Amino acid sequence: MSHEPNHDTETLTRTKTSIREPSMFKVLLLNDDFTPMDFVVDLLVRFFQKSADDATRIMLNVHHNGVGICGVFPREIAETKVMQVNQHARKNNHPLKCKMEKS
Ligand code: TYC
Repeated sequence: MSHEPNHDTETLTRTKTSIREPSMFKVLLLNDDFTPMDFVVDLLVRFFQKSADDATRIMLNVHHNGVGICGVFPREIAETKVMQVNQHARKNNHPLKCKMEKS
């Protein structure tokens, strides 16, 4: 039996694969002093499928607390929402900002 390093190849079989749920991301809306309230409500209805009542509640929560959650999504969906919202705000010349963070 040799004590030289063994350079033969071998196949390792992993019987247990660890599987995790995809990470989820909060999509956050930030307050500012200029974006009209009805624009924010419309945006929440349009991009987050909120009812008018829920949209109003979220908008007022952001207005009073500086930041609020629009929803929690897998990474790619959260990225798309953030892009759509920021693009929509920019196109309409409002300073409204949307961002995401790991939840
Ligand atoms: N603070 C804004 C106003 O008084 C309304 C507003 C709410 C703006 C939520 C941005 O994410 C926002 N017109």
